[in-house]
Amino acid sequence: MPRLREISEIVETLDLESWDERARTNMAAAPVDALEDGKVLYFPRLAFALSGNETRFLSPGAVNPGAKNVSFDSKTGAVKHARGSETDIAAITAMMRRYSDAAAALVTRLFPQYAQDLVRGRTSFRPVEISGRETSPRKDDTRLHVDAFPSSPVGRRRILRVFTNVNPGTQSRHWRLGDRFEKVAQTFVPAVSKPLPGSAWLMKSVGITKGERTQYDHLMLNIHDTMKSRDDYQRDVVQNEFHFPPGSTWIVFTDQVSHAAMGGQHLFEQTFYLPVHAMANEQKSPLRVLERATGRALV
Ligand SMILES: O=C(O)CCC(=O)C(=O)O
Ligand SMILES: [Fe+2]
Repeated sequence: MPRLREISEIVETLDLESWDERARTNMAAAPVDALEDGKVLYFPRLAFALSGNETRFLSPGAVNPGAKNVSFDSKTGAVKHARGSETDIAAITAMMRRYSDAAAALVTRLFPQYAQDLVRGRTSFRPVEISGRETSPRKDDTRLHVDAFPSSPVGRRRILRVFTNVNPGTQSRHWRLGDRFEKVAQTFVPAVSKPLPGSAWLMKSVGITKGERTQYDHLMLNIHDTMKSRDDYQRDVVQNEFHFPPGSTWIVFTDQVSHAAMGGQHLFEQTFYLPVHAMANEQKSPLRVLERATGRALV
């Protein structure tokens, strides 16, 4: 049996019922401190309402076969992997834009100090059941991992995500939450190697990556892959189960917090990018933790 952490170290609960009202909280610290410490900010009663007409999209049939989510880019309005008539796709797009705007309003209200530097990334809609889904080990999100994406290097930016369970029944989003990032760094940094000289420039010039893959990106990808590949670590590391019920929302720095999605169906997610300099304390960022662990600059 893996060891557990105190739930108060992992999750901070905030009582909020609407996307544009101030948080009522009895937290000792400001939400930004809990977030930067690597806690999940959890809003048990913050639901995202769908219209009667939109609930028909709560079906795997709303996604192209082979894809697991619909993806939306609020900057261009482009939607990917949505399936249906032109009218359906327009309605899916409108629903996702509404979620994206609600998530953006929420994070700016909770973390006003981030507002100026926060960049909105992709929105995703996930109407496919997680458990039993076939994937490669590297893409298997039922294994504990910190987020790092091969084709989208982040450099000096953090990955901040807002999630909402929109399951119309009673099914929770079932996650596991793993060890503190400092411990993750201690465990995996000695095992991962340096990239070949020139490989970051090469991958960028041949179009494998969208920007330059920094040493930090390289290290994070290695940690992501190695953590997922180790059965002993997955089984034995300190971890907690958490069930996010329908009608709840949570916010987390997924580049810092080890997480695994074990089951659930029907979720919205909005990604944001935040430069480390905009943090209340950038020393808590994975970038600075890894720089301390390796003793060198990584960007
Ligand atoms: O779909 C989920 O519940 C979470 C999957 C995951 O690992 C992520 O979005 O970073
Ligand atoms: Fe993830």
